[in-house]
Amino acid sequence: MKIVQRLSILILVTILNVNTGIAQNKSQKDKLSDDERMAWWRDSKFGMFIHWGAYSIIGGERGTKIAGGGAEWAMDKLDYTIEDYEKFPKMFNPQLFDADAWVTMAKNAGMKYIVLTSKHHEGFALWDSKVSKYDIMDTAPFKRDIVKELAEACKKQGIKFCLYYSIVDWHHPQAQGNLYPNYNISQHDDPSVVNPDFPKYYQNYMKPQVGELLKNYGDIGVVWFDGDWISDYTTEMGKDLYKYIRDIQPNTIVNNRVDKGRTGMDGMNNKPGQFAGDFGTPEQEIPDTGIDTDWEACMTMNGTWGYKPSDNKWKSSEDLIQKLVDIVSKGGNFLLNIGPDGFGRFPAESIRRLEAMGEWTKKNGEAVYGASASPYEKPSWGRYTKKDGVVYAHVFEWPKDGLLKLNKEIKIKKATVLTNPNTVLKSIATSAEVLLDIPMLAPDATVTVIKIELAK
Ligand code: JFZ
Repeated sequence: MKIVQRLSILILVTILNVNTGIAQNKSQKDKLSDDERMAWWRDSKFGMFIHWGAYSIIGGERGTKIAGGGAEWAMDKLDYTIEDYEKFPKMFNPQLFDADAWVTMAKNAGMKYIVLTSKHHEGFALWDSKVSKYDIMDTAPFKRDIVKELAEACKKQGIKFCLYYSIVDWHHPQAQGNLYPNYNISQHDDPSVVNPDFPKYYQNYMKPQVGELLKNYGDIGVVWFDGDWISDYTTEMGKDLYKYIRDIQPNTIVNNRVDKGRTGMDGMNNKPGQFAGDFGTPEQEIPDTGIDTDWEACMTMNGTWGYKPSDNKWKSSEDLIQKLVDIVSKGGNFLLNIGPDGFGRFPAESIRRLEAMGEWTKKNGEAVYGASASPYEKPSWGRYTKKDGVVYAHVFEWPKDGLLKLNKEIKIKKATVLTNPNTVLKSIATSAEVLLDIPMLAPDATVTVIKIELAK
């Protein structure tokens, strides 16, 4: 049915094109089905989250105090008053920021899209906002539009540009600003802690800011909202915002946190139409099994989103590569975070991990990009991903006896190590099991991919 739908859209689009030419382009775009609109994102599998703002100067430290958890929460966790905190945007001058270099690092890692925090909870906008003076042009000495530079670098290098925007705003007096400095997360869902002016912030500040981002920086792949949990934010606002975005850029994808109470795994099993938003956002976790909806797991390489030099609990490159495979085997996307410092540099530990992931994805990308969830039970040695007529076995733990036990349903036409297509692997199928005769030593110690073409 889906294929028939897609085909008919294609034919329709072609007819419109022939009849009326380029003038039809915009309305054609309007007519994209949800599947068409989501296609690039579903195929991409791997993206870069960038948490960057005035908090990147602070690094989670104030005097002898170190903030627990994410350092992008420095304003709240290190008890700044609004006035105290304003000195950081005023000194935000990341002279080493190089949009092209950032995008190149993402691309070389095998990432297909970038999500930048255009404004985090601190309220400071990284673009030239006319709605606010608390932005990179009016408050910071840097006076370069970071969103613009990254948007252009992404366009030039052929990678999708996406934006995070925080609903929570600790600086704006009509949002959470009036609660400072005595604000803390436990008040987030306390219905008695609301700002009666929040609807004004929503209408006159937040929505116009989102509008700027969608109107002035070309195609925005995804708008990634965050902070829906505050009691001030309502389902009506979420639905209104979703519609507003689709009206400006009909093909932009929006995460589930645009709606109320959809943060994390919540709403993951809802069907389209039941809530606003196009995909689920499990955070720092990977669901146990595949889920029949679009989802993206976001994760940090250490334990913080914003730059925090005191956090050296880095996940290994091997772990990160296996997490990518695990996520793809369950039908999701992997949004992996970088927290650049206040000068505009990626931490060296992050760069090394990006490079290792790039080495692996360069060789094994075929088994990841455009692949779908495994139709089989999770094997003890690793994961499966799938494409039309092909199954990829991703081996995390190489069998010591040189025999790989495959799922019984697999009927092999031809099997090879993905990076060594000329050596066909022998298979032994009995009624009880399917075994593959593989090399005694793992060709790739991290994850070796075996490509299995299926017999009809
Ligand atoms: C939010 C932010 O507060 C955080 O700073 C970071 O930007 C992250 C990506 O998103 O934090 C959350 C959001 C959701 C959950 C936990 C923290 N959750 O669903 O449990």
